[in-house]
Amino acid sequence: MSEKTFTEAIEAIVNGDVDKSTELAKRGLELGIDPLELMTHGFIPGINRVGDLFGSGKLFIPGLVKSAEAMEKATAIINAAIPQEQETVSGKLVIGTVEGDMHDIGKTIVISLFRANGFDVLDLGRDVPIARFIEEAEKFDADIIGSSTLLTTTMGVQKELEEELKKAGLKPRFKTIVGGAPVTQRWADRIGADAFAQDASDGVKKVKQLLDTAS
Ligand code: B1M
Repeated sequence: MSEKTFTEAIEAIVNGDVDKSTELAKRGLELGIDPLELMTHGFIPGINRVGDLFGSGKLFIPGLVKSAEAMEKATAIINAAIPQEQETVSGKLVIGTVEGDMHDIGKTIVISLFRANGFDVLDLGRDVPIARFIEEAEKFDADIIGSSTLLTTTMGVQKELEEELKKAGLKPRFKTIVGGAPVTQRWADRIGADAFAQDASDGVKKVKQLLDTAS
């Protein structure tokens, strides 16, 4: 039953079918499929396929936008179903997509899972200037600043954020974690970020490690 839902979810995203993706997100949850499984095996492979089609010139902007809309609707429904941890807050993070980048689906999933694991997260949204990351982290008294980017052209902003933090003498105070499709551990090491996460579950693991080493 799950397999059928995953296949249909992939198709709905590839076809940019907003009604179908909304219905499938709801149906998948009603069937008792774990929200993260539903994302990982259904909707995410769907949007990745859309990325491949777009990247190889087989899909154009209107199709990309429609598929993104179908993905956003499904993500909102699934994120809302991730059980939120009521326990003591285990750490505070500010997270945003860097300036110049409008992609926020992955960041939103990551934030939902962080919150589900008891972290207090301030979502800065997308297209976030470096100064705002820093200001909000100070105001929120964050332990960690997380940045997401999907464009190779905006990866450099993560590097600039590291540089600004060092310049302001804030690097020991705030740990950093970076993520996003083109981001790698190698990139994180190169720019001096404290952690890199491949996906939301890896993010939770890495943040726990960062907080353990900080205490
Ligand atoms: Co755009 N786009 N897009 N797009 N888009 C990509 C990224 C692209 C790879 C497609 C392609 O060409 N194959 C390409 C970038 C190429 C490059 O940089 N080399 C691209 C392009 C070119 C563009 C535009 C420039 C197109 C244009 O207008 N000509 C434009 C840029 C706009 C801008 O940002 N300034 C654009 C626009 C859009 C939409 C708005 C239509 C839409 C985004 C809607 C939205 O986000 N609300 C969109 C989409 C949907 C995509 C693809 C198809 C899918 C992205 C996505 O949501 N993935 C994407 C192709 C792809 O990545 N395969 C593509 C699903 C999501 C769950 O994964 O975000 O990777 P991801 O998040 C993962 C991990 O990376 C990690 O965990 C998440 C969960 O597993 N993670 C973190 C992410 N952030 C993290 C932070 C952490 C930790 C882990 O800690 C802080």
